[in-house]
Amino acid sequence: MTDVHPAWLPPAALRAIGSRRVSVRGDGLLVRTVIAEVAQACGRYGGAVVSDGADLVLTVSTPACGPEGFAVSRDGGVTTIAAADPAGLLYGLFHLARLGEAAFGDPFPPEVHRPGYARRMLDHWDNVAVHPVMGQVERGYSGGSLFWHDGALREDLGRVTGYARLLAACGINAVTVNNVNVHATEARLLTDRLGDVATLAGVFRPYGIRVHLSVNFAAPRDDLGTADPLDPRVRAWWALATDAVYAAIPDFGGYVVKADSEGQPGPFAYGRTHADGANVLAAALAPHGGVVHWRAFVYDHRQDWRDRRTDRARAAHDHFVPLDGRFLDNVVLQVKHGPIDFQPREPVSPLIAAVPATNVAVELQVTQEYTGQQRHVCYLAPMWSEVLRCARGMAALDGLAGVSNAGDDPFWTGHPLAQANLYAFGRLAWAPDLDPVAILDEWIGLTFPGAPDELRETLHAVMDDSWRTYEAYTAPLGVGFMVRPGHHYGPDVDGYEYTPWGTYHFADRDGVGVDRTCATGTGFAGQYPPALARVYESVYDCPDELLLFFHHVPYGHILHDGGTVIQHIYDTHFAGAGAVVAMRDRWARLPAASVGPAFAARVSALLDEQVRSAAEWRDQINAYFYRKSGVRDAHGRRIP
Ligand code: GCW
Repeated sequence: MTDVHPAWLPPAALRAIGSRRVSVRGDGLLVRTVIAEVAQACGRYGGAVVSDGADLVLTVSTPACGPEGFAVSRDGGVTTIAAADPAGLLYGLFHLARLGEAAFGDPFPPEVHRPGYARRMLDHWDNVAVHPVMGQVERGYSGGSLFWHDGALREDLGRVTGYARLLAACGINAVTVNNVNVHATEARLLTDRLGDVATLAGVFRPYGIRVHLSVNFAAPRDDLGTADPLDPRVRAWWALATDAVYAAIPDFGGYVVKADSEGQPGPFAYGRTHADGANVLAAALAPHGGVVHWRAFVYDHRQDWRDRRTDRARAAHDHFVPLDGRFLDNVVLQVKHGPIDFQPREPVSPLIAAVPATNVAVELQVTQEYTGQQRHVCYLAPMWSEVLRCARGMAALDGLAGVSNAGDDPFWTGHPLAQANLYAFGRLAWAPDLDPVAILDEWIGLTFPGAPDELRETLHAVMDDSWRTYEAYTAPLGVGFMVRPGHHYGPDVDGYEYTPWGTYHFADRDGVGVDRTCATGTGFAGQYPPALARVYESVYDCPDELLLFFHHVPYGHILHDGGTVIQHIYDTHFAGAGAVVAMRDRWARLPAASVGPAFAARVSALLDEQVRSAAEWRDQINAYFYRKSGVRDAHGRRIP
């Protein structure tokens, strides 16, 4: 693995631990992982694993911290991690890595850390067999899959071990190993290829990570000719298949299901509800303690663009609210954070607030499908943090799921700086209230231990506001999907406008935006709790950044800052593309040696592409809206 970048666990990230006399107390697999980590660090930095006279003690002894929790303290020259269970010890170890020497200075009283969510899951959209259109990894921008290669499990799983270690170090404890679009080869992971899943589970287990599987709802059909969830034979089929899974993988996490969505089979084919569908799988998993993550991403992807009443944004709420209270306890409804599809700016999904009797996990997209495809710098934690604040204000969440952005690329994530998104996802899943800016600095500190100020400041400056910069040159005022159909990279304002996908902006010569009000539009605004619904319903109160998501307004509509919609479009596109040039210039001033030549060169090349692409976005969007509206830029800048 020497050619693989160490991401946020370079050896020096464990220097402070490795230079201590360390005692580790407890039993079990995860304790052995901690001992191995400590021993390796001590071997490198001069410390020792000892039974007496330790100045660092890691001990499984304090049930009060709760599952996976730990307390850290320092007293009498000894730093102590006291955990409730071995997993807590592992998280405590990596907490010490974040603290570095600060954990070994002045004494401090016990500080307890507990995970914000019990299940902190990464979903891989990895295919086993290369898909003719989507490739090895659907929406993957980091090379091939870490698990699968050309139809089979990889023989060398060394990188999976490295990945498991990185994930544990940021707080992840569940991984789904295959795409939610389950094609023929992948369907066999549940049956005759189960051994591959068991092998992966064995690699993830020492790092406290449980393996989950995406399954095809129609799986029983080959044997039974039906997948009707109310047919007792189907129920028995799932029970038997699931028993076999647990015989092979006793700590198996559960299933993830995309049903009746974008061509995947589901209960609708049998006139059954999604509660019927989810419950048949849940019943099979319940005796073993497993869960079903049932995705709420259900909508009509074959709608008629002429039909102005059908609104894709409404779909999840329309489908699932009537089912509230009808799911078994071990069903978790996995809801995309916004009502459409991972756009750079969407309101939070109203479904989250509307199913109080259902377990809900929010799904985020770490892989940058609509946010620059890991060719653009786009640090997403500020967006996720906003989303989580709003979602948590609406309901108690049961978990967080993220679509992974990692692959077999030497930097793990294609764009080296996209590592920060993977790290930040884990950290927010562990501690949703963390400040995204602090997470960025944490990532910088771990990834570049002892870095000079210039490097820290450059990384911070390039990444901190990069999501808002991306939004500025791509998606004005909450409009989405002005991307090239299919691959979704680069601008194409009308690319989706006359398609069946339900993603429209309705720009004409007078104005732009989707009327989703109750008064005159699709009524989507009315899906929110009353206080929020009132804000979104009103063209005056609606926040500017979501104006065109909720309203169709004239180009001359005045925003809260006093400017017009059309001038805002021009201004943000000039400013956004300009900010990318400034990012590139700032990066160019950094001596390559400070991050290593390969890292520096990869980032530089990608920043060149981002400058090119942002200019293309600026010019296409500005030209499009100038031609539609006929309104000139107030500052007379060049619009082609
Ligand atoms: O954003 C869309 C993607 C599809 C994906 C789908 C989903 C896995 O374009 O590639 O399919 O969402 O979330 O199911």
